[in-house]
Amino acid sequence: MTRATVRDTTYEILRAHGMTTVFGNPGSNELPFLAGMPDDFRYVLGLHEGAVVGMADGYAQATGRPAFVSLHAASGTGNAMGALTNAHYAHSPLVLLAGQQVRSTVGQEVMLSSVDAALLPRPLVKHSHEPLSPDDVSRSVAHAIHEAGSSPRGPVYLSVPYDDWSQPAPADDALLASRSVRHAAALDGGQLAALVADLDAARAPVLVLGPDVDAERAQPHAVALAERLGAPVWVAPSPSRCPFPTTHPHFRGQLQTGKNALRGALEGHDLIVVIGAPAFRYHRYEEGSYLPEGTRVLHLTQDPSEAARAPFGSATVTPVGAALAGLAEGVADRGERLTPRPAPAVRRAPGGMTGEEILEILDERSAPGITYVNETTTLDTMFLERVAMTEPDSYHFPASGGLGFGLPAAVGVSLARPDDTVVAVVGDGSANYGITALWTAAQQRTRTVFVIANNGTYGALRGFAAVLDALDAPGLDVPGIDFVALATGYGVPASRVTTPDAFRAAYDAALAADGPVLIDARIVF
Ligand code: TZD
Ligand code: CA
Repeated sequence: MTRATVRDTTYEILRAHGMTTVFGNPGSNELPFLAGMPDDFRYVLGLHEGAVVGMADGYAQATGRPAFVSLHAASGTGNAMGALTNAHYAHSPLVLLAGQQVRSTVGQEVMLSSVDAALLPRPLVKHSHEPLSPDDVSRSVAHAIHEAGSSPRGPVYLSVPYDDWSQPAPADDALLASRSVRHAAALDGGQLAALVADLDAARAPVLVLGPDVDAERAQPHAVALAERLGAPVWVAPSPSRCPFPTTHPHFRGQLQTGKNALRGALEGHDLIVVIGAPAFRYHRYEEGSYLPEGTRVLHLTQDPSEAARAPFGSATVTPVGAALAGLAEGVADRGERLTPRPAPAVRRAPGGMTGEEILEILDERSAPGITYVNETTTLDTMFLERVAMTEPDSYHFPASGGLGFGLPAAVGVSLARPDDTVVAVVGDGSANYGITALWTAAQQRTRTVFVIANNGTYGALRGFAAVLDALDAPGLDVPGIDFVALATGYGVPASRVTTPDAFRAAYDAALAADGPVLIDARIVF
């Protein structure tokens, strides 16, 4: 019998973890690993590493499991790093495997050697390693997968010299594929009782929920807790996922990213309970105090760093799904139910179309089985408030604000959920950072509807420029981009619309299509 190679055991470990989809963009260093890929694996080719990581990010978030990425050496890693900022803040479990040059030649810096490879992706990965011997490669792969998947989850990085793959695997590597790592940390009885007592004693508590509530599939517990407390629910600023059904009468909307508006929204509450989010991830800087006078903050997060860096609040680091379940069961039912907030007004542009009108039409057609990806930086804070989302796990937004996530992540989510429809609403500026994902969508025939919310400008920057008195800054507009031609060039059928009626018709046709479709929706700024 021939002995298993390092490559054989690595594929076995990946298979054991259900990681049979490889997102990648290849180079010479990766070929020895990719050659003869087993039949039960599929390779999803992306044309740029930002798109590769964005797709894997969407896929990992939609499957809830670690996703595998193959990158080319230092240059492929460098191209991936913008997308890695989103994966990092989304707590997205990605295992990035970068090909290294032949082990004995890296010191002389031959072409495509990656110098100090393990340092390169820091601080965007929680674990980074280049094994010191081929005998340690398979173990390092298993180690990386368990690191990525353990709380706080996140991307990890491994650099492997390509001559290692053909080496014989140590016999004990056979133990690796069947390893498991479980985390059982939970609130003990006393901790839970103290939190329940705090909530019960509050006069007017308010819940602020973040993406990890959704990532933990804990929406039903969040609903039960809100109802029993009679508490309104806000979504934390710039959420990368939607933690609460937006049609629920207790849903109030998404907190703004500036201190003053945020504080105003929480006025009147003596206790703010933040769960599964940083407290808070502000964006637009404003002078002012963080909290309404006399208000206390309880913060539950599963990310120790989120707890440590917050400027206020009493934090408990614990898995938030189990904590929410315990709290929902523990608190007294006050018997109060809230009435829904009024529907927001829709701005119209006679003869043309506004972004709000696009969201209105998405809302009309919203249904279970549709997952949304939002990368429109002027409609971002409106999306959850205007588009009905009743199901968990149906919304994604770039977690770090790094653009280029939208188009690739939508393709990744589509690959994870082939029976669903993914609707990606992406700004004309944002689309260009991940445009090559259209090619992968066409090749894989994903059921993805790409809506380009096209106002011809970097709208969010114009908004910032107005606040910062910088409207004469260069580089704020992006005219002259033909998205119909770009999409068609990549193999995705596309049309251009300029009115709500035309958009509705194009959208209905796109929802009924069996492959990807792009709609270039011209909107006024
Ligand atoms: N580059 C990257 C990778 N990420 C970024 N966030 C930016 C640049 C800066 N940026 C923003 O933060 S918003 C924005 C840019 C360029 C404008 C995006 O324009 P858009 O959307 O057309 O996608 P709106 O709706 O017109 O704002
Ligand atoms: Ca724009």
